[in-house]
Amino acid sequence: MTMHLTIALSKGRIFQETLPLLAAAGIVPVDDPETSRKLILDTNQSDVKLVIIRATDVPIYVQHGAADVGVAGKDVLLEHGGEGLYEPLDLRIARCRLMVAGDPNHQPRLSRPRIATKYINTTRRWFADQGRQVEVIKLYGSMELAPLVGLADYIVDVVDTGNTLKANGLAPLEHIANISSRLIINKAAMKMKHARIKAIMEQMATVIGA
Ligand code: PRT
Ligand code: MG
Repeated sequence: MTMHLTIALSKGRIFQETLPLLAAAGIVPVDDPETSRKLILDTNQSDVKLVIIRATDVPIYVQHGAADVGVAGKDVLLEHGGEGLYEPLDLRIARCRLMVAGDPNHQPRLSRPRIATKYINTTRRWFADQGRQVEVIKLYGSMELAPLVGLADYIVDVVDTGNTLKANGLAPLEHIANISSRLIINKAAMKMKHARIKAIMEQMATVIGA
């Protein structure tokens, strides 16, 4: 019986930065997701497939066993909650910081400041843990716009260079967490396909120096 292995990845920076780690594990995709319209990519290994999905969907596929293994940002994992997943390896890629940001000269409304974010669970937890009353507004992208049009007093978003904030007259104000991408494993797959997954983890670990 052959043990098929499905690996979930998002396009863009995570795919690009995971490629050398996959290569260290002897896995090389046959198609390029930036040019191919395929959602399931073959690799040089006939029993290994890559599924290319939105970054926030990666832990959902792995949790439900639609993929055995995935790569997801810690920001996405904090928001997902990590149910049904192991998170054994920090891949140290796609690094950034999860921050509260805003216009440093803005006077927030006195009652409950409004926070716009796609990270609603993490944001609620951050403010609740400090006993600060806020109203959280869920957005799906372009968080930086919200303070500019009066939709929110602050945003919670990931920041890398800070150039996007600066270009919109915003600044990082509070540091919530350092973020990097993690290897995640479905709990049942970790048992059923243990040798295969352990080998991949060890080969990846050698190149990240963990
Ligand atoms: O883009 P899409 O809506 O499809 O999904 P996504 O944004 O969730 O995926 P993607 O591929 O953009 O990000 C995947 C993961 O990369 C995130 O979950 C983070 O863990 C990580 N990462 C690292 C980042 C960044 N750096 C980053 N800079 N994710 C997003 N950004 C955004 C940031 O929010 C800002 O708007 O890039 C913009 C530029 O950042 P600055 O600070 O360099 O200007
Ligand atoms: Mg993006």
